[in-house]
Amino acid sequence: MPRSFRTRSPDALFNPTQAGALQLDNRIVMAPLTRNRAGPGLVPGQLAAEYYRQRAAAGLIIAEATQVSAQAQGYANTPGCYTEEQVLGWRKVTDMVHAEGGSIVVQLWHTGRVSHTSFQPGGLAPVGPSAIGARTQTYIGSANGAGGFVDCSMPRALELDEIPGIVGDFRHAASCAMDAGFDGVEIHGAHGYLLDAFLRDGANHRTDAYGGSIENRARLLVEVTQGCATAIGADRLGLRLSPVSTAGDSFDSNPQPLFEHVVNQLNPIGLAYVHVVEGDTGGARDNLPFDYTAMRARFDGVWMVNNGYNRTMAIEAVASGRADLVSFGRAFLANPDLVERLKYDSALNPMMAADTVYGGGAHGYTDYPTFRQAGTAWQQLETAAE
Ligand code: 8OZ
Repeated sequence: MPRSFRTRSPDALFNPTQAGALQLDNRIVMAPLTRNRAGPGLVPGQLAAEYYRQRAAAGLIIAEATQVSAQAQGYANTPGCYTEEQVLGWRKVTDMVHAEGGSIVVQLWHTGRVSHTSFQPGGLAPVGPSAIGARTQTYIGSANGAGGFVDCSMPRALELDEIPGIVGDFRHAASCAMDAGFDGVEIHGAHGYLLDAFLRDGANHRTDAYGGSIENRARLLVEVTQGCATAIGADRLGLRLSPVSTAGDSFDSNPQPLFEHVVNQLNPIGLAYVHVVEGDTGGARDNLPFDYTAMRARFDGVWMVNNGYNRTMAIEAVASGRADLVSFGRAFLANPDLVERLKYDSALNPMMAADTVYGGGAHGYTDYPTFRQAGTAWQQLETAAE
């Protein structure tokens, strides 16, 4: 039986642990959340620092998906981590989180075909494994009253000789992330973005060394992971996968052997963790059959699970040994003090209006009350009523 399948006490979710070189105060992780609030130059601002500072009690914060290059952008106002200004912006975020005693890594992505010509250098087509469009939409902002949600642009297939550049961009951004003071990096290998699109036969029709067989389709992801591990150390590197998510128009005809192969390849690298989205992100956990236990059995390291977990499910997942860490997205968005609320089984804030999630300012970003603040307000109301 693998080490990590050992059972634990019910309070293990709230106790300190380690993931590679990362020291975590508890096993509750803030999942990466796209918030579209980066400033000019795609630099995270002071408000982002405050937003992450408020959530620093998480065992680990995974900061929002962040571009590895200009070409990697697919949505309006998502930050980058490849220029000096971006590194300086992120430094303010990591300093704030560390001052609160928290740990923070950044999720690095290349959105691939889930993009639009308006983001691409020179207004050119976005890139993907093949010239097959993603039947989904992206948000291009609302400059001049135009824009909003639009269909993704038709991608062009990456040339074989461009692939080392993609690996190089991830390596460069991972090094920039360490310069910015992050404790590590999570590679976004999920949700139909570039690395996931290469994995899946719905999007990857290549006939070279990066297409066709499972081994070939996994090659780019494995090369990027190895490249980043060399740049920053495998024990500071995590990877997110979503075996059956349909996000980004993802489809594979046989995900079980594909993802078991991926984990077989990753296991010797010695990653800090693997982060698995179970089911359809933000939707059904059982949209398609998949044996996560068989996937995990191939990995000796720390296993993080995600998607629709509540307190009971998270306690069970960690206590049973089925998972080592549990990440929460929407619950952390709406509850800066989620760790404390889960610990004391307190009620959770609901999310504010949908138009505060992607883009905007402080409202719906840094103004969610903690339980203590809400409790104070509630007590004041009661006193007033007396
Ligand atoms: C929602 C909106 C935009 C991007 C993902 C980074 O699905 C995202 C994302 C989610 O991983």
